[in-house]
Amino acid sequence: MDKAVFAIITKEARREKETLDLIPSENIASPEVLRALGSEFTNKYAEGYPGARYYGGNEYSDEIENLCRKRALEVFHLPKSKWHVNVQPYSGSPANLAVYLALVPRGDPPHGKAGKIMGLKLDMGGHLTHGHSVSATGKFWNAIRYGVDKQTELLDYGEIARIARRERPKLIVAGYTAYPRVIDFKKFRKIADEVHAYFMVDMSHFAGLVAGGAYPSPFPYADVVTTTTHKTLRGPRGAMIFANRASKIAALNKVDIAKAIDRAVFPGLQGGPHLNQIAATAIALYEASQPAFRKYAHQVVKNARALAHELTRLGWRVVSGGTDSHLLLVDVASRGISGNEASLRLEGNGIIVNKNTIPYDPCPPMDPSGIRLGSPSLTSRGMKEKEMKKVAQLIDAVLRDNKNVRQEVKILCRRFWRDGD
Ligand code: DSN
Repeated sequence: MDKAVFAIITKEARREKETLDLIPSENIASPEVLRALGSEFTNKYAEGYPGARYYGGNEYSDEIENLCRKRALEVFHLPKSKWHVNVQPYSGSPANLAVYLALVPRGDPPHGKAGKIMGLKLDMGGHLTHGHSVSATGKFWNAIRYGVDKQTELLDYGEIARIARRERPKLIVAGYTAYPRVIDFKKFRKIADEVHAYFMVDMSHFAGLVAGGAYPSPFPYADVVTTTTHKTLRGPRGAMIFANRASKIAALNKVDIAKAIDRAVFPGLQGGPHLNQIAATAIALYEASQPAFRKYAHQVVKNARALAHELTRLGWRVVSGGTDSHLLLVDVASRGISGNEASLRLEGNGIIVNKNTIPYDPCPPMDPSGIRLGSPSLTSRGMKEKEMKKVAQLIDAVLRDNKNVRQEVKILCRRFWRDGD
């Protein structure tokens, strides 16, 4: 036995148990999901798709990938006749890259000029892969940015429409990493239709909330939906791409959207799919289709709201005044603490958050004005509004009074862990 590695894994398991994880993109996968990740499927190569592989011995690979695809459509109530799903992306970044590869001209011969991808600015809650300059998506394609309103800190659909009309992007992205509010997908659809752009939703952060009916579904409006599988969806690290077979924009461009996405994932971008990851995703999708998950998703939102409410009551400025989802942003700089210092001080007390820019942040990303908090992980542990109120008070005690709350955090953590551990 490799004692060195297992000793480190044991330490990580203890760290997770004894700290409060408030990072909104993290969660706690079930023992079944972890078991599938460590299964024999780790050993198998299966380049291609079910029924058309480049290697032998894939009868069960086909079975597991088909099951995963079926469950992915079912959990979001999507008819197979209208939606196609690819469950092979290794994670969210390659999934987004594959969509652009499939649908947006790259600017190399014979394509002519690079197409425009329009996404939310990184420092206002957008993601690197929505066209940021340091990401391949901002280098290979022409990135156009939109922001949020300075006063309300909410998406300004009038301004988004004006930018779209001026820039004529090929693809518009909605769905973010640090935007706490509901997104009006219908308004985005209208804007995209007006300029003949694809409308893509990256629902990585809130996919579990959509599955559980606690956040609006983007499917009635989007041409393409991407998602990671490990955030609110509570599966293994991985991703999926859903393509709308009835996309009018694809028809206008004479593109078979399902085929284009599949080709972009394999062989365009990736080699063999990670079948162990696909098996684990299939389990997570089963779990997400259960009534208990519906309750979980609604509790995630209630918990985030309870956290935002109590922090506000204690005098902290919550960006946009609250949340409709699993996450919130707290403007700690407004009380004289930098995001970096806040996150370090909290970590010293067993409260794990991430520093984050806030809209129109005058400070740099390495030491921004805010921290980002989320409820998915603590809700998976069984915490409810009462505990979230306590968590807000612990955060306040650390940040306002520099109090040591490590022991209180440990006691709270011990009360909430999954059965059998
Ligand atoms: N890094 C993820 C997040 O924390 O939001 C997004 O990829």
